[in-house]
This record gives sequence, structure tokens and C-alpha cells, in this order.
Amino acid sequence: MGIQVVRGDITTLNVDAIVNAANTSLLGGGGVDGAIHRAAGPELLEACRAIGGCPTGEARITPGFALPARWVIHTVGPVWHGGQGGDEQLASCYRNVFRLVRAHGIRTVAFPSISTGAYRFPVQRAVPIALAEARAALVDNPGLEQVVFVCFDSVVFEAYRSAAGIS
Ligand code: AR6
Repeated sequence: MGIQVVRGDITTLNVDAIVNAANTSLLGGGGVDGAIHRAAGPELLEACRAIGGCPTGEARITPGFALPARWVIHTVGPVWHGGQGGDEQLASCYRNVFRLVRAHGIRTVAFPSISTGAYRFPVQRAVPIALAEARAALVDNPGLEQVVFVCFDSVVFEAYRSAAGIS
């Protein structure tokens, strides 16, 4: 229940929804986006093509197809350019994902570390934003049971664990 921090590959998780760190085309890419498309199969690309893209800070939902997760929620994080501008866009990603979570009655959702890979958003800056939005969503949405942060590498894992107060 509540917030969980795990290390691993998000495509293997048995949750209602996994979140994809996509780009504005929604047509796939590297990193977690590539892994999710490979694991979900070609129908995911077709579903994304039909949506026709997603602006930075927004989110869109598709089925999970061959994934264990029933849904994929695609969001587009900001590219890091320095300064404060990206913080609000990153928070907006999480808020828009949680809006879809509520609308679809999703009880368990897993996130990758949005924007902190290819988009170079500093992990130490991204983690408190992610945790604050997750805590707010758990308070606001009684149907939401579990928010899992899935960390692919040890730097991200340690950043989440220390910020979440997990030893
Ligand atoms: N499970 C969980 N986390 C993963 C996995 C996985 N299978 N694979 C990578 N990560 P990134 P971004 C971690 O670059 O920074 C794509 O090309 C990774 O270690 O995937 O939002 C899109 O199409 C890092 O901690 O996403 C966009 O063009 C985190 O996921 C662009 O990259 C995010 O890294 C988006 O860049």
C-alpha cells in the first residue's frame, strides 16, 4: 500500500497501469519507451499512432496489449535546459497521469523516472517532484492503492530510497 520503490524493469510489473516516458510523437524511442513498445508488441504502436501525439506535460492512455499491465499511460517529460521551467512541466506529467488513473479506476500504477534519462533532468531535482505528486494523489484518490517507482539503475534507486525515507 502507498508508495513503493523497487529496482527493475517496469515492463515485467503486474500492476493495473505502467507509465511510459515517451516523446511528443508517441511513436516510440529508446530507454523505457523502447522497452515498453518491445514488450507490448506492435499493437501498441498502432494505438499510439491513432492518438496522434502528446504535448509535453500531458498524458494519454492505451491498452497494455502483451504486457502484464492492463494499461499504459504515456506522458512526455520536459527536456532539461537548466533553470526552473521544467519543474512545473514535470509535476504536470505526474498530475495528468494521476488524473487518468482516477478516471479509469486504476488501483495500482508504476512509474519510471520520467525525464531523467535521455532528457537529462537532474535526478535529485526530479525525485521530490515525483514523490510530492504521488503523495497528493494517494490523499486525493481513495481508490488508488499503490504507486510504485521502478528504478532501472542504482543512482535513481538510491535517490528515491533516500528521498522517500526508506533505508
Ligand atoms: N524499466 C524502468 N526504467 C527504465 C527502463 C525499464 N525497462 N529502461 C530505462 N529506464 P528515458 P526520458 C529508466 O531515457 O529521460 C526515449 O527515447 C532510465 O534508466 O527512458 O524521459 C523517449 O522516446 C531512466 O532512469 O526517458 C524520449 O525520446 C528513466 O527510465 C526520451 O527517451 C528514464 O529514461 C525520453 O527521455
